[in-house]
Amino acid sequence: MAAQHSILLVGESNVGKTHYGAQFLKRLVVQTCALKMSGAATNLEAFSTALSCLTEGKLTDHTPAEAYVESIWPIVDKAGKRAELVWPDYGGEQVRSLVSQRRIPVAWHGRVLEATDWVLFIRLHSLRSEDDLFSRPLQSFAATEPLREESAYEPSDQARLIELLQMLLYLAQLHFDHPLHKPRLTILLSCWDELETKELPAELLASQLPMLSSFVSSNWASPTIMGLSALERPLSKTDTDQEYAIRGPEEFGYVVLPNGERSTDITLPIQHLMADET
Ligand SMILES: Nc1nc2c(ncn2[C@@H]2O[C@H](COP(=O)(O)OP(=O)(O)OP(=O)(O)O)[C@@H](O)[C@H]2O)c(=O)[nH]1
Ligand SMILES: [Mg+2]
Repeated sequence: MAAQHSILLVGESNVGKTHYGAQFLKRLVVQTCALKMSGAATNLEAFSTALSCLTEGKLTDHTPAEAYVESIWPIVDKAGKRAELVWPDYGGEQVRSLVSQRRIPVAWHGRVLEATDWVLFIRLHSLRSEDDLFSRPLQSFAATEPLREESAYEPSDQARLIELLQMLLYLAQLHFDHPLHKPRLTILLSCWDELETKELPAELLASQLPMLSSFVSSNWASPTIMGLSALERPLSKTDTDQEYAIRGPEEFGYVVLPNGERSTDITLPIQHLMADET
């Protein structure tokens, strides 16, 4: 029996979920990676549309806010270990509204309980890094004008991501008595090419989102933090990237491993989860 890896892929809108899914699928099909497809995949529509755009060197559209589909990919790793990957694609607004409405739809409840691994996408480039207690001394806040009534309180992007993890943990009925081993947590810092940095992924997370970074490292036994550039460079919806069209989308994209090493095998974050299984 193949183990089932149901991945809770969590990411707000525009972080790169769909493009990663499409690039991942393409890699499984052309078999140049640590993981290979070992049977017939189902429910591929969401990703095959994205793939046909990428094959022309163009971007695909934003996923409709209400959409949710799960694609099932039977895979095998180099050691012959089989697994069934349940890979979702959905409109990222759903994640944002979990936190803002503080209400979890029943369907999401089930997904959280069933997931064996959590993969959280964070696109640092599009997060606001406003001032908070972690970037300015406390006195500077005391001196500022009192909040005007109409300026509704809105948590920082960092606080919102922590809140999201707290809600998921609560739903999964997990407690923090000991650092968590299961579900394993992988954080993918997506669109890494935009960041133009040489820092290690975990160091970058710690410097840009220090509160989130310490929340994660104090609550999980061994969280994995990697950089991901599914596309390797920006593309456009209207203009064809000739090189993409000629060489094929599978020639682009890379991950940055926790030790800073760059690999073109974008299946490694998932392979890592399979290999670690106890
Ligand atoms: N530079 C760069 N841009 C990327 C990369 N991956 C995705 N993007 C950009 O990010 C945008 C959003 O990517 P999607 O894959 O559509 O994001 P999503 O998370 O599926 O968003 P929703 O469908 O709204 O939930 C794309 O339109 C690209 O412009 C990457 O690896 N590098
Ligand atoms: Mg999408």
